[in-house]
Amino acid sequence: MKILHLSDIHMGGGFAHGKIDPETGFNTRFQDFVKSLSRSIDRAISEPVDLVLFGGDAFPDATPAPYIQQAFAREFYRLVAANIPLVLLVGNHDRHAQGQGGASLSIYRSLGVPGTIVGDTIDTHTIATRSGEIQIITLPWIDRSTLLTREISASLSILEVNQLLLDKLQPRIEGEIRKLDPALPTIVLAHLMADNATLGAEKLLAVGRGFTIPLSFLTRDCFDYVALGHVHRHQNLNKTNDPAVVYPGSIERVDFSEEKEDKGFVMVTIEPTVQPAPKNFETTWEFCPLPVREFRTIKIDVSESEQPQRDIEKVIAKVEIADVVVRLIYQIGPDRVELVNTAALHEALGSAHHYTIQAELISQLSRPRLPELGCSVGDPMVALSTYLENRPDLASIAKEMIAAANELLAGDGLSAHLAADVVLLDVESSADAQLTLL
Ligand SMILES: [Mn+2]
Repeated sequence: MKILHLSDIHMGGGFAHGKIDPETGFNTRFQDFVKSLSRSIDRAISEPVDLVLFGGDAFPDATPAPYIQQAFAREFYRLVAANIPLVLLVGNHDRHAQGQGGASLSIYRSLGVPGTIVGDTIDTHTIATRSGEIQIITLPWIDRSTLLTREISASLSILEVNQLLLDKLQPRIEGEIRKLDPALPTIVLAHLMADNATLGAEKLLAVGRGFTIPLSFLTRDCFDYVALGHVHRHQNLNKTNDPAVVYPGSIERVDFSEEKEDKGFVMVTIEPTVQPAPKNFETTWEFCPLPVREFRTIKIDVSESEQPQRDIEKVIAKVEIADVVVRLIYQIGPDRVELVNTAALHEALGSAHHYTIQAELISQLSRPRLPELGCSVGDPMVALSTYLENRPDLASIAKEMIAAANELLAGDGLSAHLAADVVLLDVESSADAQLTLL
């Protein structure tokens, strides 16, 4: 039995990294996301697989624009036309108003789309595929509003809520496990944060952090594969691979935190074992990368450069930027900002698909660059005086600082008054963080 497992489509997201396509009037990132989904569906049909599992987060939110909903429906409808059953799991981005208003995917159940199951509750579905039956336990995104009443959750701390949710979830999962038929293969399809997952953009996307589920909830003997959604970086959480606990990751880069990640879907094969064997089924899986749009960060420190413009342009010239989403970050001191010709940088980046230019101002004073202060200075009082000589702006409080430092070094401890001053200085300038360490 072959299963295609994909997740975190986020169709309609990441528009900030695209532009309007003059021919279609759509944002190019919308088109990129549709292309990636379309390629995944192509593969499901050409294979053909017996089942497609979607791990949740269809759109950036539960109320996508109609043209975005349409594109999503059009792609998945190709599976319906090809008689390939489909499970659409509800992720945190698919739930409306914290679960009170249904989910964007529920419409597929209302329409009675053949062969399509919407996973918006904890439940076990036995699905008849061309290669036999399979059991899918759906575990949609869970938060306090799913399992707890408002009255209970309002009076508890976040940690207490997490524990209570786990206490409630465990028997629900055990209940589903008891219903399983061991003669059939079983997959858990869940949208969650497992407790040793490596984070990606979803950390930033999440509205209010959800709770994490211990891996031990998922690494159960009775599961032949655990199909996850939520984390955008592809990974298998279970080193023993028995069962594999897999995030396929997002199918397109949602933002720069995913710059270096491969994007794609997972192809799963479950076969009956030759008996007698310890397990009834054997699972193999493979990550299938998609040719998604590149993201590239070009970062250069020109704070010491005599010709910052030339150096920035040089580094841009070295990078392949055609059709790439680029962000240029250059670090520069306030004295040299005017040496950079931004218009020329815009021109140099013109062939990128989309680009941003970010100048990071570096205050020279925030760096320990006083030539008089080599590593050889052993006396902190000498260091402090040298520092103060280079900070005319601190002249009015220099005497007090030296007095305070003397007091500190003498081990007398700080008077409340002086402590307050030191804290104030710390807030005024990050450079003074070094001072407080003296
Ligand atoms: Mn999610």
